[in-house]
Amino acid sequence: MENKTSSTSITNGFHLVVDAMKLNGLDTIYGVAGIPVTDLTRLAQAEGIRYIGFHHEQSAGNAAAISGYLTQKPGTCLTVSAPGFLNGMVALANSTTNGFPMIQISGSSDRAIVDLQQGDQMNAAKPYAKAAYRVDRVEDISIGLARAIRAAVSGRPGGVYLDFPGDVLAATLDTETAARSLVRVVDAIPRQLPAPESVKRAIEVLAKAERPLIILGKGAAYAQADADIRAFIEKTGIPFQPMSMAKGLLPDDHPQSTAAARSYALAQADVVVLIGARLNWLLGHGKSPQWSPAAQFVQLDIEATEIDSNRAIAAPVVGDIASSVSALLAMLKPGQIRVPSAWLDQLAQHKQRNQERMASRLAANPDPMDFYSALGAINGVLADKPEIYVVNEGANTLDIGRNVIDMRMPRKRLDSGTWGVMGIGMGYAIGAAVVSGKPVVAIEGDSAFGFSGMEIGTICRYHLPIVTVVFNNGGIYRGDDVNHSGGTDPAPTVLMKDACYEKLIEAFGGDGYYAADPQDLAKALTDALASGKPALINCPIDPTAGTESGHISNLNPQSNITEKK
Ligand code: ADP
Ligand code: TPW
Ligand code: MG
Repeated sequence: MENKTSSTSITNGFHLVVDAMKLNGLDTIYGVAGIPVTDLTRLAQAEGIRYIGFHHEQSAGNAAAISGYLTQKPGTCLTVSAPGFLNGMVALANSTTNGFPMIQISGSSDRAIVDLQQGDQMNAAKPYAKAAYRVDRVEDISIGLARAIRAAVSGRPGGVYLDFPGDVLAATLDTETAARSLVRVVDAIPRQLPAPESVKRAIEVLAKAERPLIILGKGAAYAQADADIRAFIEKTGIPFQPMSMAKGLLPDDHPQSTAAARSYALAQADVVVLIGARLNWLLGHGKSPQWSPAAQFVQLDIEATEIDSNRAIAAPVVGDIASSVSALLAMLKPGQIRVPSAWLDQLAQHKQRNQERMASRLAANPDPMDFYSALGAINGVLADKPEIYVVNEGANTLDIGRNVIDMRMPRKRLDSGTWGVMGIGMGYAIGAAVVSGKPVVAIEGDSAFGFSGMEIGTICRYHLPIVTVVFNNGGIYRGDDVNHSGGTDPAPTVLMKDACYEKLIEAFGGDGYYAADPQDLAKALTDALASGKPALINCPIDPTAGTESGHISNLNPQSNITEKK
């Protein structure tokens, strides 16, 4: 606590932030330096907190968010006042939307001064955060951080905004007062046990099912209750469908997975158990035609207000997933749930038909490559490397990637998530590499990559083992649209199909590869992973291969006025 640059027993707000973070095990900061937090970044690094400096706050925030998802500890993002704060807000909002615990710590300027920055950052953050706090007295820094930690990780996790005005950071206090003000959070993620009667009700509903189905969402992956979730699925024999980021919670080649028969499984199921998954747009809001109107739902979630959000829930089980699944296991009597073989046979038939269709797409091998042949090559390389993280964003690159890339371990697939947001790519890749020390392969549409592409500089500066694969089809969805005005500007969805993305990383000392066919791609990826160095593989993809909006064309409103005025 002694201020090392002074012989008096005086310390200040900067030191208190660092001490409070260390006391609570927050060991990494993802940020961008500037007024009024520059000294905080230096001091944090000097005191043993790892500081990862980004080009843009949005990527720093995304790195913090995904590190929160992977570790259940809030990831910390640090931003400067005003524009830096606002740049971080998209990541904070995305974190809240996805249920990832993170804290955006932002410096703010003196609100009493009338100048261009005068703003109320705390209230601007509120609608996008799970909680927002401002610390107005230096001795409240640690209690403020404690509250932010609790808000981020307890109940449904989310993004928390914590405002430190510049004068509070610079304010001095004596070391004794400072030491007394330090707070270590006790039991930040208290278990929330489900009511026994809700567990009983859920089992009774399930016991009557003829066509039961379990949906695993990223809340289930987040909960780190992997062994019990697997035990419940295998003991009951109920087929399961993983949501995108829950892939790998049980391996994709598990015999009970219905991933290859998704539409059929959803539409036919008569009792559905949602484990950490919301009935939002990704699940057709629980409505027909994706689901049978007669189906009954069981829902395991920590957030009581999620129940009945879009469709009536027959058996809510409100509690943390680890406690709820273990309660289900404990109450389940042998033979109480039996899955009729007719249901399993129908699912198996649909799976086989779809798997054959997929195999023929993967075998087609067109020139130029399409999404399937490129993704098939990547899947082949990753098959015996289940520990590698896969980051994925884009439209076709994302939707087809989700179906082709098999996951075998929990929490290894990180993607656009609840918002289908572009721009998470490099931030998520950096966050995953930093918290795990493991390699990451980021599979990026060319448009998606552009949102955070400058962070390849960050990847090279910190020597992170990240291989970015850019699927260059020359545009958003496709690269072949034309400008109907007759002018020379490219069409709105068109990017540059001949852009040399691999040269970008070479500018920072990373390895660039160009891979025009599946063999080249497999070799480039194998070599890049073996080297452990930052790398970027530029993959030309047929500009005509994609579909507008990927797999959600149905949500894309279209102008039916085609005549030119
Ligand atoms: P997906 O997009 O994979 O369908 P969602 O993000 O929509 O998943 O849903 C995740 C759900 O999991 C949220 O409703 C959230 O409240 C819940 N959740 C997150 N962590 C836990 C936990 N530890 N215990 C119980 N529920 C959780
Ligand atoms: C923050 C809208 C959805 S998908 C996409 C955009 C711009 C890019 C698709 O092109 P890409 O993939 O990445 O090249 P591919 O394989 O189909 O060619 N701004 C934000 N988020 C979203 N979702 C958009 C815009 C969008
Ligand atoms: Mg594209």
